[in-house]
Amino acid sequence: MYLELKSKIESNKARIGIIGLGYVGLPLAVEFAKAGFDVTGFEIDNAKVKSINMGKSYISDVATAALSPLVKDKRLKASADFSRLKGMDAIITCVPTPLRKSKDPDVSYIISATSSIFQSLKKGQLIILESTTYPGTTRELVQPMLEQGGLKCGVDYFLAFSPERVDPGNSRYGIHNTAKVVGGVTHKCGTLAEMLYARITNKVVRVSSTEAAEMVKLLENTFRAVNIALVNEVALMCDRLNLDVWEIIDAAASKPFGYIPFYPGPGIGGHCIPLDPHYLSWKLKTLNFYSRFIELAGEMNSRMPEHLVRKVVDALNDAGKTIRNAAILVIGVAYKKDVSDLRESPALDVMNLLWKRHAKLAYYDPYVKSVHIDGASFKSVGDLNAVGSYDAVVIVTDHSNIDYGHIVKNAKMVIDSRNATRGIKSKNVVKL
Ligand code: SAJ
Repeated sequence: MYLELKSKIESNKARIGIIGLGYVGLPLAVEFAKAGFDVTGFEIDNAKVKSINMGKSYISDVATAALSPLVKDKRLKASADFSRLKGMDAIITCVPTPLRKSKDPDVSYIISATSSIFQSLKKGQLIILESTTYPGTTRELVQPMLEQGGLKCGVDYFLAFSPERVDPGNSRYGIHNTAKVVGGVTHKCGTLAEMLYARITNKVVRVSSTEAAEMVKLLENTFRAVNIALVNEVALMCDRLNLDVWEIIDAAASKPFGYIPFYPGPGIGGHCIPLDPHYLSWKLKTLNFYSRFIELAGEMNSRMPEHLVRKVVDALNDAGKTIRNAAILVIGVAYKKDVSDLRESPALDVMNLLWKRHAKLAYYDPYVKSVHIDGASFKSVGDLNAVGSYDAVVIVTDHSNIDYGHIVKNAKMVIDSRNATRGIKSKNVVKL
């Protein structure tokens, strides 16, 4: 079993199934297909299946030009028929792991993917979970589900965890040049997973267990959430000290060691940083350990939309205007620069708060066509020609392809939460 699968992997002959063709699964499928593997993507969304089989990408980090030749050469295909999993040698699960409203992990997508795998599980298959989740998920949740039929892990089938490290919108680091962490339930499981990823990335970091691999990812994202929260608190301090937090951070960043710059903002968005750390704090609560940093970071980061709106209210007030009926243009609503993703975007909170204060609201985002908040829907204005007609312009996400010089020159007032106007001299810019 083991030797047969090992040689299939070494010769790129292993048939690979990827469950979930989102911002993680699709780039992964393309990398394996580019390396010469026969790849089948499994999706519950028929529209995605159709789009892939037409060679059309719906993920901004995967160019259609990179996808279509692989589909044409039949190296990559998509299917909604999960019974075809039985024809795979390796199956990698890349499904969402959101939080419930109660901030408890929602592992329902992992459960449903694992149950599909179990129904088709065959001797000799390698199963890998990539979805970010709490330490213990692979061994405590996935393994028992796969062994209901009596197959034994490390003997009849192989099981590992390897966290995804996709950074949407990052054109410098992709799968091929980002080290991949891998941990197996048994040594053989880890070795097979390590060998598989070595075919598509330049560095594989083997750790001692699936729990270690699950924890590495949560450390990475908790590190970001806590450091962003710290710098958001520093922004509140500087606001009270009448200091320019951006000047302070840039000067601190001149230190060549012992410091990594993070930047304040309107809050944190995306499907990882606001959510993943709560998987860790939830797990530790079951062990009667309360992670104060994670909870505090979450609370601190979620205060930022209110802070930004208060800056808008104060800036209008200084100009003798009220927020009620003020014409306000929000610029940039995606959760971060140069992406089109709205998930957990703090811009939605900012728009909600302005809307509730009866502002006459509009937004501009070249990547996001429409936005829905409580009780209202908006379409992006087509351009920034009329930027001078608004009482205030609020920069929430600093996309690179926006002319901030034009905005500063023509807007009556700019509240800039991202230092997007850095270096542009003007009296009408208020910063976070
Ligand atoms: N943000 C700040 N200040 C900062 C950095 C980020 O306010 O200094 C905000 C961003 O605007 C965004 C949120 O925090 O709203 C998250 O930013 P992010 O760049 O961490 O966002 P993600 O979730 O797209 O990407 C991260 C990856 N980012 C980097 O490593 C730079 C990485 O942590 C993971 O590989 C990925 O999430 C994931 O999938 O977990």
